[in-house]
Amino acid sequence: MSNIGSYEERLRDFDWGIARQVLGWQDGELLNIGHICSDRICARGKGAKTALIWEGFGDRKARYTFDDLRVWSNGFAKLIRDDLGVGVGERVCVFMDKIPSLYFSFLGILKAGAVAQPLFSAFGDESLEVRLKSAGTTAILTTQKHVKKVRKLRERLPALKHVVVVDGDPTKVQPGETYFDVERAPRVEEFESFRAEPESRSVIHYTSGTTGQPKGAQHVHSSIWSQALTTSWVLDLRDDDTYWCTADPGWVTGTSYGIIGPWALGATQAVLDSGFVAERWYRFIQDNRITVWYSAPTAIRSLMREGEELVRKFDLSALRHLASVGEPLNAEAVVWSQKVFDGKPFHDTFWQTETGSIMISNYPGMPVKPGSMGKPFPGITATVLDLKTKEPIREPGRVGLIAFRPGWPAMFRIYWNQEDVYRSKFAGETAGRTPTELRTADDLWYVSGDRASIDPDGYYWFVGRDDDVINTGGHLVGPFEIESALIEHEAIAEAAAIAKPDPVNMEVVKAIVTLKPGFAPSADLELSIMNFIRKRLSPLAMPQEIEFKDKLPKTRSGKILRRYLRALEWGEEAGDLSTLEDD
Ligand code: 6R9
Repeated sequence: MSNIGSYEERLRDFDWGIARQVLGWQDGELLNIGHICSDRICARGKGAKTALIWEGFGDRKARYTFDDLRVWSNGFAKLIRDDLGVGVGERVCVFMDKIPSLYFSFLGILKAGAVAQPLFSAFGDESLEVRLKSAGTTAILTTQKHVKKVRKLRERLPALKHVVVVDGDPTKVQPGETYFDVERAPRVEEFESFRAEPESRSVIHYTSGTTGQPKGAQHVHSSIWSQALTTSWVLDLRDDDTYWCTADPGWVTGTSYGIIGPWALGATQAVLDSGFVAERWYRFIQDNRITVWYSAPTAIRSLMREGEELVRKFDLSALRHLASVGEPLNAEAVVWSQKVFDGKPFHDTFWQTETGSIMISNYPGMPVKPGSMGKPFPGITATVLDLKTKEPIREPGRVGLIAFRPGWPAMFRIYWNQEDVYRSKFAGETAGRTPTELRTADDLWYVSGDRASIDPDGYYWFVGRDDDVINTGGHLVGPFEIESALIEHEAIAEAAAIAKPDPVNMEVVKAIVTLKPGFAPSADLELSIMNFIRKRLSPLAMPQEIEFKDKLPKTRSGKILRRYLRALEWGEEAGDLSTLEDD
């Protein structure tokens, strides 16, 4: 029997209070995510249980109990609050590979009452700078490997008071930086965690949109109700599971389901900090006897490419539940997983940085329709809205905008310093309402920015994004960020970044540029541009191709028509240029 039992029955009289039952919550307990994921599990008698099984490049391995998690996160919490004097609500960035200290410090930041800002360690200078600037980040925790990028930016980031290096040789740390290796520092047995209110800020995740720089989606401590309940009902995690979430905590999946949900439930998590190598992945599942696996379509398609023979070399019989998120999970991948993993399909789940937790999903026990994202989570009111009128579509099969009635616990509370953009995400009468009123309104819709249709059985079918954001391998890339980096190159006059089709990543980035007078297209110039932007962007955002054009199509107001360029690239009906909307 799965944790959710009957999906249909769970829909009846649903109340988020059931999350408390799932956690065994008592009134008056401390609602601090850092505390709940470590101290609380120990207090419930599971201090000696393995919390983290860790493997890195080569054969580096480590194991930590919940008591270790408690003590090492205390160490970071003390550093942040007592030694550095970081105040409640200040942003502390975690900028490291998936090493154990990333997990300890994330929880430590929350225990200290600060806001955790995890960023991909692969980010180049510019990607990093934009996000630290936007958040007004006070402190950054990083490693010897990545601190160089921070050093280059420090002068330009007046709010950044502390740079902490958490590993390596203490003599390599420069003046003005702090060295703190938690496992070598004195143990901090007791730390009184910040007494968070349900609405106290917890985590800020940056996500890319079509226009402007990335936006910081702000989350709060009470998000844990959604995260824990969905971890139980969708991922079906139980006490004796060994769970592997392949996501990096720089991505919301890596925090909501790679830290918070599973550890709130006291489950054992495995982390593999190495790049994608199919054989290594299978061996990791086999050797650690992984039972529940949460991954993403690009990884699944990459495994498919390596063929069935490779899978058969490993004993993956411990696996019992598989789920996926981040991009469309094609029917073929579901059917393939069913075949090679002994009848177990990947269960597609749909959600966003903004939603904080799974919104639409395939549940254990509910028939999977390969290619469909499944049905709304109990307690989530979902619909698709007419593209023009923004009214809910009643008839099945018609494509509209996926939208949710606001108010579930893990919903983001604001885009940091961008209230207008936050407001623009709601359909309905928004004028004169505060951000909190918007979030709790029962007559508004939060509009996701994705298109889908709903079939007569209530299953959602993803169609595509409603904007120009590129989803490459599950990673959202905003065209604006790439274009901004491109136009800083001396030869480039104008630039457009669009998606181009790709068999594994679904989409990859393509740049289309015009040149300034005096410059001519050449292979050398293309290489020079690539090298120029490589240092500024994350490898994931790097264009795979640069096309030179004499001019770019524009709207009457002068905006570059990415949608038109994309249609050309995909061989789709581009429409008559003169009638394209001037938006
Ligand atoms: C958790 C996460 C959100 C966007 C979302 C949509 C795409 C996510 C999907 C999916 C098709 C799925 N997306 N899950 N598309 N099928 N099951 O991915 O957060 O990085 O904010 O991305 O990803 O376009 O709007 P985030």
